[in-house]
Amino acid sequence: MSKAKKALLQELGQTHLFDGWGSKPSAADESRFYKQIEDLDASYPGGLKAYVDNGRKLLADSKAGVNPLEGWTPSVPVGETVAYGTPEFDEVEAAGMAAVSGGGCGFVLVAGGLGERLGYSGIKVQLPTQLTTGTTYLELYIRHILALQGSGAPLPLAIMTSGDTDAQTRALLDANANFGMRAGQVTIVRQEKVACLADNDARLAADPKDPYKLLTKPHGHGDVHYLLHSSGTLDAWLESGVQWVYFMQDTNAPSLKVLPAAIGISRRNQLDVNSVCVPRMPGEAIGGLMKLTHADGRTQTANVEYNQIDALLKARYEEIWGDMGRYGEPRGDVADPATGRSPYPGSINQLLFALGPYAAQLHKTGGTMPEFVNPKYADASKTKFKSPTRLECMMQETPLPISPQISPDLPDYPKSLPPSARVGFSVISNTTAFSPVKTNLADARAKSAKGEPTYSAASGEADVYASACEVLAASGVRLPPPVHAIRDGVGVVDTPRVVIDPSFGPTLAAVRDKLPTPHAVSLAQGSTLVLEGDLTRVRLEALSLDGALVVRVVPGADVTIRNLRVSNKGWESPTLSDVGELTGGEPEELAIRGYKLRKLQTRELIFDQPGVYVVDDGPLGLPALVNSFSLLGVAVAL
Ligand code: UGB
Repeated sequence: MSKAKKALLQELGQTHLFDGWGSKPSAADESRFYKQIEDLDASYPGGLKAYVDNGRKLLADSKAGVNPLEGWTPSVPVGETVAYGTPEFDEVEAAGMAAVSGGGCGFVLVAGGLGERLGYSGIKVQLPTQLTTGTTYLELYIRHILALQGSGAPLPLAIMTSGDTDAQTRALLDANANFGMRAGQVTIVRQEKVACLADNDARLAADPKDPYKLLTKPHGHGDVHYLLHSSGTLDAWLESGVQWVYFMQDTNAPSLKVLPAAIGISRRNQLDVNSVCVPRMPGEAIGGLMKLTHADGRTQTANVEYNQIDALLKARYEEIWGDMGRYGEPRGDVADPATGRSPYPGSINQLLFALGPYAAQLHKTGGTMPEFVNPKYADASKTKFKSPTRLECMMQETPLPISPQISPDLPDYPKSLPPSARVGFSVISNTTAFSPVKTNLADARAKSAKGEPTYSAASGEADVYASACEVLAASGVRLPPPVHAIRDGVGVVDTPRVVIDPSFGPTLAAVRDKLPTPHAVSLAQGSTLVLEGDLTRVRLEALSLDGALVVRVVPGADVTIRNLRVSNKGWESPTLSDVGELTGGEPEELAIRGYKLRKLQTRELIFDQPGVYVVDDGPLGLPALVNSFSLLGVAVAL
């Protein structure tokens, strides 16, 4: 093996790697060196040769300052915006659910990133989505998928991990019996790092401390397409009847709330590629979806990364001045005065593909991904790098290609789809659909001061509650208006702390079914409502809540909350500094928030045995009967 690999290194002009070797390297050192070469060769489509070749091409373009957007003119792409809770929403959600049931959708969670910007040392899918129940992102996603699945065929989940997250992700799943998913329902694909490049000649960089080791870095979330293809996952899914594939990020709690509607929109418009977007604020650190028309007549619907939007809009305006609405904007990335938002929908890497054409395209390309390189040059001559660089790829590039340095001969997904292929977007407006957790507390405070979205643990938590309240409000429940608050320097929008397990209803239609008289359900400002456990047979008829209520239900318990009044001191979220608990030794999930949860008084209804229960406080609000399964609650066992 080492002979073949040595010849490969010679052929690729990489013999400098042997320069640091002693005159007689040990067999063990040689063997681990060639083992790493072999691994790097095996884990990249086309092997190390393709990697070095691509590197040379991209580095040459980067040095020459090739502008990837040269000649492309942006305009607002075609897509559908449907407002949450409207009859049109109901229609597309129902159409989407019809496609999901019976195993029609596969889910892909990209979870290889470590979240260095957040200041959390664990894997991000293990973060609590909120402090009220502490449910982790991974558990929430899986419980929502299982709720969508209902009693139908299993909906498969693939998780992309990396060397940084693989062991902890597996351990989390193992320790929790896959959170209820069957064996074989979860597939893990692991992305590998790629070799670092030391100079414009794409010379591989050895570790300065160990000449028998190459430096490596992550290749980016775009690896997911190659891995789903090369692992045979997509073919297996096709065979089992999956028609749609939905990609999700590691920390966006409301990801699945809009999925059935997005599938409905894909079906209605026969979209092969549907980028599930959100309204975008100017300057927001999310990509913008644009229709790009080239001077030579080509068009594509593509994600333009946030750091390129402003310059592209200004540049095209200067070139084609005069037709502002369509061809750029002299002030760059600014709001459309009519809406107060960027005219370009925000791309959040929630991608919905029709599996057939997607899998067929990967078969054609072998999973090769468009890549880019971003070297930090030592000086203006662009001949030396400050530190070794590497090639990277992004998941949105395959379906929606626009990478600066894509070499023209690399295949792009929509471009090579048949002419009838359709690429578009959907926005489910008037609802919280995007609230990732990426930013540490100090940076979140700075963003907040500038009025930007913070994507912090505090905003992620507040939005979990806001999102649940939106579902209740759209069902007719009476809720107080949202309140703007500053929590340890970070602006959030506060609603009652509502956490409802997805088994209550994975769609708006299903939630409405559980609330037959929603106008008889009301929550006061600052209240906490937790419905957890198996809520498939729970109905909420009348509730007046001013304080904290926790309802916990085991599978097999059929619970009707006929009439319940709760009034207690409830819970609060004091900042750690206000309660003298900012010690520096607080758990990381509190440190990234700057606040904690304090439970003052709680009414609990615990249904820990199967059975049929009706909760009824009676006309005077007096307990009718306390059954043995209820600690502080009121339940009548029938
Ligand atoms: N991820 C991996 O699985 N592997 C990797 O090598 C890297 C990441 P980031 P970023 O929607 O918020 C993207 O780092 O770079 C996973 C889009 O490019 O949070 O800020 C990682 O675990 C941008 O257009 O993303 O920006 C996580 O789940 C915009 O859409 C996911 O990839 C933005 O996300 C995203 O990783 C956004």
